Amino acid sequence: MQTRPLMPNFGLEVLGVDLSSPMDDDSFAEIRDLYFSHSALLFRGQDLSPASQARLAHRFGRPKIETRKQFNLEAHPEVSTIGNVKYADGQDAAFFVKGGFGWHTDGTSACHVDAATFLYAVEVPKAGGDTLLCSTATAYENIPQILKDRLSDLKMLCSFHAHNDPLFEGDPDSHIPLTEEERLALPAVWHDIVQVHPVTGRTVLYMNFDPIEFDSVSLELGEGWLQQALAIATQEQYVYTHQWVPGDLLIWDNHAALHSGTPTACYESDRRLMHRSFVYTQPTERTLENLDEVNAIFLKS
Ligand SMILES: O=C(O)CCC(=O)C(=O)O
Ligand SMILES: [Fe+2]
Repeated sequence: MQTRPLMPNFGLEVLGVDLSSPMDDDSFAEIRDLYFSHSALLFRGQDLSPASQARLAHRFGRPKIETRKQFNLEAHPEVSTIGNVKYADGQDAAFFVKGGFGWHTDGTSACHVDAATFLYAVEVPKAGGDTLLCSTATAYENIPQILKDRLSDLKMLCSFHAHNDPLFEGDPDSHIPLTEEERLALPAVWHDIVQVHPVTGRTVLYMNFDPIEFDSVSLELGEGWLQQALAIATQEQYVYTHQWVPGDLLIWDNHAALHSGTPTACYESDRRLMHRSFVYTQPTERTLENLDEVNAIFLKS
């Protein structure tokens, strides 16, 4: 397989692979190994139907059915839409966060930390709409010893509701309304910040920037430490900026990479549509057994 690095320390473009047709086991094993060893893979020029994307997602692991279920594609709910496109009647056809996403890790409000995000570009604006990535293993290597010591025993509590509920008032378009059953399916969860990646064995910083609590220090102190680590992780020379072209598929390992959207204002009058999947790649003792149950809740219309 021909490849080209995206960055010296992480990320790889894989060339000459057509993901629209089924892949033999050896080829997939090679891709899976590259995904773990490089934390992010880029495939350009793909003609990926939702069916092909869903099939690929199932090869990587167990897809999660997104909570924003009105944006899950009906025939392939493993694929959901994000962007600013609307239906003819003016209803949103994709999940859109005005202003854009800042640096974050997908899925920290679930127990499963090993998860791949797939983003496939269907329509891209003429300018802007880039996605940024950086390595959380490099971040750990680069932070000073004192910060390593401070973070090494720290746990953060993450909650989907703590993030989503305030949006009801502050940013209703991004708020995801949930039934009581759906709320209960998403309990808050504790995460270690310094973790060993189960596949690569590398030490990584598993971070998100809207925790509700730390186990041993105040929220203010813990958030300050995370921000110090983030500033080091996202120094310009460590950030990969992906400028999308329709047909690009980017897959990153949320245990090994942080990512960010970029401001949406610059493409307000233009269109952006991405097909997204989110896939658990490794078994997790803590909750994997109830994933089917949780998925079934969000499959209901
Ligand atoms: O739209 C982007 O560039 C980033 C979106 C994102 O954070 C995600 O799909 O998880
Ligand atoms: Fe994200």
